[in-house]
Amino acid sequence: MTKLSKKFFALLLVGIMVFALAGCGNPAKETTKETDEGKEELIVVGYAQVGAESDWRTANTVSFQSTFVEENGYKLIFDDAQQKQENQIKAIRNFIQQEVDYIVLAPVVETGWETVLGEAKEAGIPVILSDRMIDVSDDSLYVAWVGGNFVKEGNDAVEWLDGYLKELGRENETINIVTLQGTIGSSAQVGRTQGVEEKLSEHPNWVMLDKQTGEFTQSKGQEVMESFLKSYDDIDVVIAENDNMAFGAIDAIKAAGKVPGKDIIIIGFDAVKAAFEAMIAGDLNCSVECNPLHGPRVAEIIQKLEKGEKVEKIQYVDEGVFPADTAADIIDSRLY
Ligand code: GYE
Repeated sequence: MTKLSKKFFALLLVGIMVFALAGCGNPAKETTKETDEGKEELIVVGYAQVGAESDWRTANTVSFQSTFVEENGYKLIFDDAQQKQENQIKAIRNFIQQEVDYIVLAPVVETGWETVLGEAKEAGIPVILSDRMIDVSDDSLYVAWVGGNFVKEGNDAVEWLDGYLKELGRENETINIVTLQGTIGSSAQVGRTQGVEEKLSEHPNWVMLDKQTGEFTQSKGQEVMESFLKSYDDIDVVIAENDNMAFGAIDAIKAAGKVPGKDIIIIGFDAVKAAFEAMIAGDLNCSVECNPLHGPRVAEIIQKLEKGEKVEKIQYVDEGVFPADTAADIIDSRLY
């Protein structure tokens, strides 16, 4: 080899080594940073999702996956925690290791977030909460939260029931209620249970016979409703803290030889498309809306932060109440 080609060869080797080292350190991050000159870098977002327990959750996942795409300037790292907080904590630690630009967390439960969110803060990664809330004394652990007003949803459910019982002329009857609760300790459960209870005290003739968790799933909702039907033969109302558990309850009621929507009044939360179908079929009496389409809302928060603008810390989404008699007119306009 000539002196010159030796030098070239040595340089080439160094080049290859640098390239290889850079590549093995952090593959996910690297691909996003490998941008052509002049092309803007993608914003890397890690989303610690709760799971895939309900129609609401699926719609929420789709909302993020269709918003945080390359065409919009993002790379999304999505993690499904299968309704387990420990999986979400692991996911957040992975995001920190991968040096993502933002962490989005839909917390399974409210408590137990100080340590891991402290680590994210230490790493200088902003955390945006979406859907459910966390219970921490230091609110600098997250930059913003966007979601539904679960207490109001619970209030709305009771107000609807009050009006409906009056319509039926049953306002002075003893009304026996059971509740299928969501994941215990999740904001959606805590808020809806509280919202219902607050208003219940205004109705001394209403009796809450029992409440138990159905984990926000249709199968668990059905199982719990089956056991309620065995324990109590005079249930008038089921409050299901999401539509999917209401669907499970409908199956259990039918299997017990009763008519859902007539013998037993059923209220759900979320107002997913399948709830409108159940209302049109006469099985479900009302669904209180909870909007899952948070992808664009979180993207707006990130865009503001990118520009150094201030964001509103707590952002509630407007939500409605849909009784069965409105379902046929509204179903086609539903987005989830
Ligand atoms: O109501 C339920 C889902 O946190 C608002 O979680 C969300 C709830 C929603 O599993 O269907």
